Amino acid sequence: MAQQEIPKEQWAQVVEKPGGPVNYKKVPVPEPGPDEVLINIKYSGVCHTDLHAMMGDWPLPPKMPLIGGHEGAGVVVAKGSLVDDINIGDHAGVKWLNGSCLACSFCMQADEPLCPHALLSGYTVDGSFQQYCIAKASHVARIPKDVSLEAVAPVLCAGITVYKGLKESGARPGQYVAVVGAGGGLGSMAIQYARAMGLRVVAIDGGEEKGQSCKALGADAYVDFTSSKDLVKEVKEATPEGAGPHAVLLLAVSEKPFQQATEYVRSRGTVVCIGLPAGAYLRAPVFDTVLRMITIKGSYVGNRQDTQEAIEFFRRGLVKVPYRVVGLSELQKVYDLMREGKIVGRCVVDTSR
Ligand code: 8ID
Ligand code: ZN
Ligand code: ZN
Repeated sequence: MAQQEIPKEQWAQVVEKPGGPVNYKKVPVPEPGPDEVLINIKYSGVCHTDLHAMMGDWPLPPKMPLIGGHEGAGVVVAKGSLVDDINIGDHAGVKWLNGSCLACSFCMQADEPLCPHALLSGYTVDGSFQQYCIAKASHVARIPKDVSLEAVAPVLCAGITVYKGLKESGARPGQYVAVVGAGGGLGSMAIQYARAMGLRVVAIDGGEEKGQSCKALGADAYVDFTSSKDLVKEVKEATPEGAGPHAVLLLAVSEKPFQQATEYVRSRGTVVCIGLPAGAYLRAPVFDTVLRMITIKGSYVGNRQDTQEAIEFFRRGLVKVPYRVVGLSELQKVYDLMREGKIVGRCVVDTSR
């Protein structure tokens, strides 16, 4: 296929200093290196991580100025001389892991997220809140042509991350998993993946609208943290014998549920930490953790195989993402709503407006 015309300039949302705001402006279109592809991003999901990056919430400082975004779905428009397994015209996704060295002991064992040389989209390198974005060819998600680019975008971080987290939880078909932050971007996807994997779901979040959404996505029970008088009791009562869920997926952007989860997880159960609230610490009673044999672990995005599996669940129609499309120019408004916890599911930005 002939190389399509690539402009010299493009629209992007740029964070100029920690704390923001984002600045919608024209920037040069980057050129791919020998092992990279240039993707014409059509849609990008907005992850809470993008807001953490702009606010400088974490101990790892992001690049500045920064173009955020790591749920970018689009079309390959140029590629470097070493790239031969993906072609111009193919659909591809820019995910959090933009690239990794492929040679360290972590990469060799398909633990690429743990690579000490990993490049992070929208954090250590510019991401998908621009019309043309670069990524290492080895890491871009391969997106089949029969899936909608706007609908698949949130799978590229939220989907992969919760799918991997559910695998890490060790929960088996028929067992119960509590999803904390179930009405948000990762949470909405977690309910769907859990159901598709044969798990029962106790959803935890705040407010009626999120409750309705969680139920519609297939949660067996909903516990509202803003109104519940005894959250621990309610979560346990939603599971057989009141013994508690076999696993807990912590996706909330607040510290309290990270302290609470070991109180309601079932004995021999697993608490999986995924959400990254600023400055937060885990706290669990040693006595209970020992006598009830509780596992507490972290889970961080997924590898290339997890990526393709998560996309395949989506392609088969097993997971549906509740999402709303807005223009890239409106990104700051999305952040403002996100900070207030007012987004049900995901917002996806359309880079053409
Ligand atoms: O690889 C990873 N570990 C990874 C990957 C992607 C994202 C981690 N994350 C992190 C993000 O950086 C963020 O910290 O996961 C977290 C959730 O991302 P998100 O789903 O994109 O955020 P959201 O859409 O704002 O949803 C958060 C939900 O948490 C609820 C909110 O109401 C919202 O629906 N929530 C809060 I804040 N406090 C809660 C509480 N106490 C709560 N739900 C239940 N109990
Ligand atoms: Zn993300
Ligand atoms: Zn590596």
